[in-house]
Amino acid sequence: MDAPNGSQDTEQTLDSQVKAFFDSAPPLQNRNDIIQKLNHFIQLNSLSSENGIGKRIVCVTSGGTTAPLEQRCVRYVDNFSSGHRGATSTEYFLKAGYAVIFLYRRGSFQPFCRSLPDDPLLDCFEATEGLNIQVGEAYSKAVKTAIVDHHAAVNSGLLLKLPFSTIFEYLQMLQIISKPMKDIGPRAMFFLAAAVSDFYVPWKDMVEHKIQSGSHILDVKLVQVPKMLSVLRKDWAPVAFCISFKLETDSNILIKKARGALEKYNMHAVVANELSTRKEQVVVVTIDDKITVQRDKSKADDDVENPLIKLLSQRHSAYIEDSKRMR
Ligand code: 9Z3
Repeated sequence: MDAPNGSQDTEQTLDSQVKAFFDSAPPLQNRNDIIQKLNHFIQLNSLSSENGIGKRIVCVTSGGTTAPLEQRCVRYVDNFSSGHRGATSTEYFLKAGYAVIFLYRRGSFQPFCRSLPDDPLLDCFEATEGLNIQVGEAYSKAVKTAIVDHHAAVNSGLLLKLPFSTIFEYLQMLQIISKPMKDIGPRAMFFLAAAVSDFYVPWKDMVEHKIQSGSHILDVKLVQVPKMLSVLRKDWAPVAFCISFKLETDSNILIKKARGALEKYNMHAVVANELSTRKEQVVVVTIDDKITVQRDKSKADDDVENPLIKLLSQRHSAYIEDSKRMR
């Protein structure tokens, strides 16, 4: 049956918006290098398995994208995201047996570094006599754990870290990642925790040089970023298990908005979180469920990502089993 005209129009509009976005985006400098690293990573984790079917692979997106205002960028629109959610979730995904592609905002939180201070190099290390450097007593355990766990994950080929800054880089990289992820079918998961810009200045409309001060009003037109979640689900990796996030500051509209996103983008689950309580509690919204997930407050170092990743990992396993039965 033909789709009603309205929905056909919307689809065409989205397709043309997506095309316009990618056509005008400045090409990634290290595109070939990223493709090579990704192919190697996915190949490695598809062979090395105990059960002969390869590891589950998750792409965790983390931190906020910037929307530049000038081509030779001096200023940009940014958002609050610290990358804590993505970095912490990466640790729990690794614990759950996943291989992780960590697509993160340059300079944001990193896996295994949560116990380190903001300026680890200056605060964790101290100069001893003769200008030798050693780890200070207070951070000794945290530094050793971070270094050992991080190197173990990277060196064993279970963690691939890919940095982005702008919305142009992020969406091009997400598209590149989806290609080999599509090939591994339901074993692939997308965990889209990055706070993605809603508005941007298209590259072709952007001034080249630094915007000059002097006028009272800065008149910049931002246009809506095409909704790539739909494209990811429909075209880029239609069989992958897809989790997106919904953030609101008003708890009264949070679940309704999450349910709306679930249906609109055909996600397998939407994790709803409120800005002020996001580290304590989230709600996992699926087509037939609404599960509140909380941090275990009796343990000082527990994270909400601990039960969250356990739940999503179980759901992903069930999804893989269902997919086998349907074949
Ligand atoms: C989230 O909701 C993340 O949980 C946070 C994590 C960004 C709140 P932090 O990085 O914070 O630990 O400081 N991410 C997605 C936010 C978002 O942009 N969602 C879009 C929306 O709400 C859908 S893709 O419309």
